[in-house]
Amino acid sequence: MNEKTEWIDEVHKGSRYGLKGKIITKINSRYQEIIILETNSFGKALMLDGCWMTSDKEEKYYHECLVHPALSSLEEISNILIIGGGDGGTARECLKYKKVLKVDLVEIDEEVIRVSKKYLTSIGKNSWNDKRLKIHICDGFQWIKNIQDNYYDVILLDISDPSEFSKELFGKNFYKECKRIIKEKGILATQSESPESFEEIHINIIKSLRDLFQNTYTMYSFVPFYPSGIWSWTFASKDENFFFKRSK
Ligand code: SPD
Repeated sequence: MNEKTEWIDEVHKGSRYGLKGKIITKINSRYQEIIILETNSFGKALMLDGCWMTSDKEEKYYHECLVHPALSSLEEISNILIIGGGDGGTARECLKYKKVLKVDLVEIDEEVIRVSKKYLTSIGKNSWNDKRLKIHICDGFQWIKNIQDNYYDVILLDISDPSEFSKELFGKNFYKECKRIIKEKGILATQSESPESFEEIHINIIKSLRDLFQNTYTMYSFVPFYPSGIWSWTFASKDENFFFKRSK
């Protein structure tokens, strides 16, 4: 194994967000550069195309905010769709609920799943072996286009920052398709970037969802190693406002 430690930075608008550690894997998949860095302070960290995605230390700050506001608001959940989420953290949080019967995890890059299963074991934990989890290596937009109307109870968009191959997943056409396949009482939850470091994208996500859905709600919290540290998650539903009503 490489014993050399080095600084790896996410460079964003003239600022650097760095961790020091040993690179334990660095590969170019069909879609992106994937790095796993082993650090003393954050455990193992995953970077995709120069952007920090998750780390052993901070993953809970992100995954819990994406999953629990939506899942704890619904009494019955037969099926969930996760777009992205190849590190397994979002699936792990969903599978904590006994009421969840099936989780379709649609990840475009199977290499992300492979390295996450191998190195980020404390993130995916046993969720990879849970029979309710179905993994599909597929483009998220294509997957959604092939799903019947009113099918999912919850859609969770656990996607990376907009890039050449993921930018469609931040557009109104994509959200329209999500709305079509969510049940009347279902919830769409998406990571909605940072109001500080990704202000324009953040506002566009919220505006697009507000135009399409009856109810939207944006929540802010902290993921300190993401650019600027402040992050957001937006929840949208078609009908009544189900958010944050605790289920029994
Ligand atoms: N800049 C970070 C954007 C985070 C998006 N998803 C993270 C994946 C964690 N499952």
